[in-house]
Amino acid sequence: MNKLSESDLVINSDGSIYHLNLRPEDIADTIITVGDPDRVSEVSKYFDHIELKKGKREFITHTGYLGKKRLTVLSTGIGTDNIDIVINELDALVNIDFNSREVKKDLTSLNIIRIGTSGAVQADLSMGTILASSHGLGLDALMNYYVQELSGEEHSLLDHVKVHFGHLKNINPYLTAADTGLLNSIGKDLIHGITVTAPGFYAPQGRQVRAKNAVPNFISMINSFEQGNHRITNLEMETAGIYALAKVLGHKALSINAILASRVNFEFSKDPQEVVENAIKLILERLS
Ligand code: R1P
Repeated sequence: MNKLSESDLVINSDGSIYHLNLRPEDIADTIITVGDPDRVSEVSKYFDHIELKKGKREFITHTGYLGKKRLTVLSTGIGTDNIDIVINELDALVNIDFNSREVKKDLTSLNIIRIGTSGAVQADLSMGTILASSHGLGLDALMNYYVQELSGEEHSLLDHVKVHFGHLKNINPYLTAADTGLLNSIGKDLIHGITVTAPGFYAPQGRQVRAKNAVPNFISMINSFEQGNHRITNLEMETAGIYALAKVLGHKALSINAILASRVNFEFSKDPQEVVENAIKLILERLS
């Protein structure tokens, strides 16, 4: 088996992985990811016991127990460039032997659940909706660098998206489905929809402030997409990267979106903290 070099897999002198600053024993098999480092303690405050708090840069981690269930909550910061680091380093923590630097024979599949915030692009989705992403549709460049195998359903949906988005130049969309088991358990009875992951917050999500947008009709382009019973429901900045890279590495992922804004009704939540709190409580209830 191939030994990974010191530059391909950087392990700190204390035996922790380069950016996350975690050792293999520091994480549970179920990982909750949040964007905002301050949201980590908003999740772990519900744990019955916190066994570990570590961090480096924007990657803050708490591991502990909710009843008998061991959980890790970890902040990713914003964007799929960070998701590249987080998913690869979580995978290394469970699937690479840090002593031999070789891939383990028996691989572990993590459950990765994002609890994030998001903007709705359909008029019937009100502030405070908690939505589970049936698919992540990436408009960022992350998956240009990995080999991804698509299911028949993913292939067909992506083909329809490409036809619909035809005039978007220099963008190579990618699409991955949520893990079906997680979608039908943790995501049961929530609204499901395709989540678009953007490589920015302003023009890449159709916001017009001062700089001129190259894609002026971005929101109507995405919310008019329809294929069977699939529609694009919301916009954020991590889901597609999490879904695609988790699947490439054999992990299961689900993204839960607390809807804070409506991009079609031009509203923003009056109490974003309460909306996020509701999403956290709901998901922890379903995990315990
Ligand atoms: C942008 O404000 C950030 O908020 C959303 C986006 O995906 C992006 O990370 O999610 P989080 O609240 O989880 O960070």
